[in-house]
Amino acid sequence: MFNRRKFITNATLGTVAVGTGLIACQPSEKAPVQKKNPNSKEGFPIVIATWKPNTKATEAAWQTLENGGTALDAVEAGAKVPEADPNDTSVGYGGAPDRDGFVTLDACIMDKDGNAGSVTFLQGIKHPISVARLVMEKTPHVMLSGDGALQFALENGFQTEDLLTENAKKAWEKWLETNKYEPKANINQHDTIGILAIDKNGDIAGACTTSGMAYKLHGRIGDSPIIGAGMYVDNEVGGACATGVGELVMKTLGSFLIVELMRQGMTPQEACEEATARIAKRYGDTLPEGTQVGYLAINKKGEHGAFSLVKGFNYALYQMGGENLSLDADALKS
Ligand code: SD4
Repeated sequence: MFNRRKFITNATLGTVAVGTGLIACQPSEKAPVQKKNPNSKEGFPIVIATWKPNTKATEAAWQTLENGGTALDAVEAGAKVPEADPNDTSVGYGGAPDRDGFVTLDACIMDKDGNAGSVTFLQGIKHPISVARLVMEKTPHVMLSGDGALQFALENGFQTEDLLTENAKKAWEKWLETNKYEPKANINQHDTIGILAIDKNGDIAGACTTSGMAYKLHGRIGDSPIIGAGMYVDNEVGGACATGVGELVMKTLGSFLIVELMRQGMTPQEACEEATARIAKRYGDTLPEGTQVGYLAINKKGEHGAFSLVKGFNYALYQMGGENLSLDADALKS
């Protein structure tokens, strides 16, 4: 269980930071010391992605930026890496199936102009993030789902393929032996990618793509394709993305919340902590041990934040003047 005192303290600190942002115009007030992530520095280009194995994704995104691509190109290129990786059991090809053995994919993308595209419950297409981008760029809509999303993908030149690998099938068959419907997104089932980038022009984009919770109910959609839940970008302020138990992120609209908190004056770190504290405050007492949600955020200056409900969340960071790093995030509960 979560320590209520600790998360109330965190939440209060957040509120103070917002408040001081508002009263900063009073000349007698000292400038507030805002809490920063110890690994955070200013500057862009920057690419940040959930989970350490996604250093391969930040590498691809960085190369895209170096070759003159935009932040949007970079997050798409980054997201495609785990989508194609059979060893990533949370995304695309090789992703764990649902309870009935179907690999169903969710993804979303957002650009500097506030345009957004999303696909949910898409089957048989290896790169849902690219379909989401086409939804954004070629249709007047934001979200396509299921058969409609598949039809749209096929009409736009995508090919279907079997995304259930032998390994994923074997693991599912083993799970069926006990057939317990117990979705967890902490110990071994992560690597869903949320990725944010700022390009050399200072423009921000974000993407998020997943096969969702392993052995979920057929038809279940998580936070990852929901604009404002799994990912959100506002080019005036910053961006945020999420991983972990999507239901908690959806119920608190975590990524949108983080961007709005940054708009009110919080650092990315403070905003991630406040969004995490909100989940713990509302649902903490009811959550099974090990329930995980992890957040990443960047602001317009290229500072970043990272925080999670329980220890174990990590991320990949590639920033101007530095190398491709994998880093551990702090958590509410160790
Ligand atoms: C979901 N948030 O579908 C995703 C799962 C996840 O790492 O992030 N796994 O709820």
